[in-house]
Amino acid sequence: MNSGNFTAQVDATFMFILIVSLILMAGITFSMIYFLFRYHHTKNQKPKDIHGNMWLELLWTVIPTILVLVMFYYGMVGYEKMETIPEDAMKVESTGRMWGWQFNYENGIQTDTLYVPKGKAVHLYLNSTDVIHSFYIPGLKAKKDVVPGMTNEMWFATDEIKAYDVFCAEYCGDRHAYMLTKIVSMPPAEFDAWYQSNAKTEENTEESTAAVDGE
Ligand SMILES: [Cu+2]
Repeated sequence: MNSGNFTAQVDATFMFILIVSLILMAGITFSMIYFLFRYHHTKNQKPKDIHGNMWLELLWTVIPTILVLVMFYYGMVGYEKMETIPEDAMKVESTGRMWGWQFNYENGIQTDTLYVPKGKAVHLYLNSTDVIHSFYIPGLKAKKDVVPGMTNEMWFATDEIKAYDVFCAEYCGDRHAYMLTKIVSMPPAEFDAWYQSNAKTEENTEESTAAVDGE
């Protein structure tokens, strides 16, 4: 259970909820239309007065309860996995501010793009210097709010050599939509070389400064 790729689990939960909803929607819509014609006043007869139906009442209590519990179970298992951060994860401090991100590695490297070794668990400590932001990685199905005055934590691990988009998912002002960065997932050896040779400051400080000044 060391994969930080939550995609399969989140997608399965989503599909389950979607399929249940579609079946219910089709059932309810069909019944409504059927009743509309079947019990139209022109063909009718005096309505019967019914006082409860044990069977029916049990059915429409028990089935939805089971469905909701299954949804809850899927959600709980997925949440548990997202909240259980591996001990050996690489720690990175991530700061959100209007309107950019900054990453501080343990050896002093500072960047505005998050470089990570492929497959390695990455543990983010999320801080904000101003308002509430949200660190969202759609490609990894991971998201966490970034709140001033507190440190939230999240983790993920990439499963491919590629760049993953990162969005701010909490409206935070004029340039919220441009508060973008990337997670660059590199071959571990390449990452190690980069990590060793770049200790201290980085080429990206100009953009970080622009973000501080609010452009
Ligand atoms: Cu933001």
